[in-house]
Amino acid sequence: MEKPENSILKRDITKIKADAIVNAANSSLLGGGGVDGAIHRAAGPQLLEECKEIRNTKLPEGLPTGQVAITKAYNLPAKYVIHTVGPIYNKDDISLLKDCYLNSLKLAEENNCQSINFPAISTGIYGVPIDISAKTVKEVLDNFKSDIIKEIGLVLFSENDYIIYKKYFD
Ligand code: AR6
Repeated sequence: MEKPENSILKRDITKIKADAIVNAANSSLLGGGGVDGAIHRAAGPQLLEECKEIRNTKLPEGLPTGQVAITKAYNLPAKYVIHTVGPIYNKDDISLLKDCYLNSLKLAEENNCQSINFPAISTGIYGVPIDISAKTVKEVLDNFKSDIIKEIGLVLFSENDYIIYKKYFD
């Protein structure tokens, strides 16, 4: 088991070529705003079709907070999209944010992904402060080793979020 290489990136996650990118979805899995909207737009309508199929078969009640589901990535440069639902700040248990990252990593391993890229889950519409996100993600990755995953990218969209992540990780 080895520690994967972590990188902090300031990018649009829909442009990243990797085995897996993670989507900060909601429990409906049927799309939304923020990074979820961007991923669905860039992947094309087949992504929504596959998500609907998952709802109709495996997840009739939707995807619970902290849990994960995998789809193909269609028109995106990535191979898979791992969908997860982050906690809403001041409503849900914030420790569920760790579950999002850990369960995504586990599912990536099960699908033989060597590289995975995460957005800052829950730090947009769901309101988690970026420094709490950075601290939580660092704790998860500091303790994570894998035989399969070699590269983990943490993808920030704003300059400010990028600077704060850099501060925690350097
Ligand atoms: N690439 C990378 N990061 C991005 C991108 C992008 N293209 N676009 C936004 N971000 P959010 P949440 C960043 O709101 O807080 C949706 O409607 C953004 O700056 O997308 O988990 C879902 O359907 C922020 O730092 O997700 C849910 O209903 C981070 O992605 C709800 O929002 C997450 O912001 C989920 O809220």
